[in-house]
Amino acid sequence: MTSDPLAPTPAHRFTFGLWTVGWQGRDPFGDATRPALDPVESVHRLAALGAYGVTFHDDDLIPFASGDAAREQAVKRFRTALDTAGLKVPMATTNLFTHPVFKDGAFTANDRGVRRYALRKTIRNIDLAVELGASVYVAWGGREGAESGAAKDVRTALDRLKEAFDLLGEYVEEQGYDLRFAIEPKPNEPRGDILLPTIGHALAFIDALERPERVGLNPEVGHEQMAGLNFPHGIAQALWHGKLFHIDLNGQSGIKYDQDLRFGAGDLRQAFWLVDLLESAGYEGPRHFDFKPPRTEDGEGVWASAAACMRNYLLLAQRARAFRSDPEVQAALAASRLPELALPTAEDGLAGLLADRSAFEGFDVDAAARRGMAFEQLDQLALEHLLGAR
Ligand code: 3MF
Ligand code: MG
Ligand code: MG
Repeated sequence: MTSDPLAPTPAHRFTFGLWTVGWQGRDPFGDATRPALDPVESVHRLAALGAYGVTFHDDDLIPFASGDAAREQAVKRFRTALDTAGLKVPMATTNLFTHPVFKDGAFTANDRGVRRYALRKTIRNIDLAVELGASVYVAWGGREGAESGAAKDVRTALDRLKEAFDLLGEYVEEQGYDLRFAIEPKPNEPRGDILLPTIGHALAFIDALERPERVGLNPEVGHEQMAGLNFPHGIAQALWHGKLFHIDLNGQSGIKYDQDLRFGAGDLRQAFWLVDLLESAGYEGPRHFDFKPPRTEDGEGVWASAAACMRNYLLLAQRARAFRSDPEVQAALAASRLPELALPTAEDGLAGLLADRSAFEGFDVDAAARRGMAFEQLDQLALEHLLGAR
């Protein structure tokens, strides 16, 4: 046991997708800059760095179109590596975006045959996910969308998307699996516009499903920030709805292509508020990194980048704890009247509110309007904690 508070251990529940450290650096403009990584090596390297688990798309583990023997062999090697390294598989997902068959989507492809194939591919990997101990199944619909207006009838496509989640829920229930689904919203890339582009769209969609209790969210830092949205605010609302089933942590600098930087890079202040929120709200799920070590990095750079994701999370958690326990911060929170926000607005009920002359006729609007909120002082304290100045 190490006593270094910044050393990751399995108790921190850090997990990585096989496709993150395994990314070879192929992008729309350039070829791979790194050789393929054996999932078995990833398992051992991540365990050595202090991770808790790994996650995978079916095709990360079993190359697309493998025969049964190759499939069995790949799963066996992976399982042996997991057992030896002591890593868990808390989540798995389906690749419904790489193969050209999914060029117009999977669950919402205009071609019915593609939709049925996508469902079968997903169901097949759900069985494997459960076999390996996963309790969350992520669904990122990267190809569900369009580049042009008439190409997709969005209302009908949403019918098909609902049909897919209802069928998958039925399957999981029928099998008696203890598995929940987590939808991962993204506004665009690879499609020009993707269905369920933000946390808010996905929350509303879940309500329309047959089994809404079985479906939640897997929001990704960069995805919301690509749409210019405040990620901690989105996470707070997901928590408020009881829908934060899983999370994809990474870094993004503003509204541009999906950068997938290591966690802590990009918008550092949002990363600070995010960690503050996750740690104080009692989020118990994995801290899952979905990042891409830049294609400038060699093999060692990949592991340096992975280690930095966890270290940055722990550093931010330490900074957030220092912020919350600072007596000056507590005084500043009171000066900004945060405790007052926690009071119900009308615990006296509608009748009490209507009868209360001090609420309207006697209310000193001018005095209330003059009162400063002292948010600048509060935010400066946060910045100083973040910068290590306090
Ligand atoms: C793309 C993503 C995806 C999803 C993954 C499901 C390839 O921007 O974020 O990563 O996270 O498919 O977990
Ligand atoms: Mg992403
Ligand atoms: Mg993701």
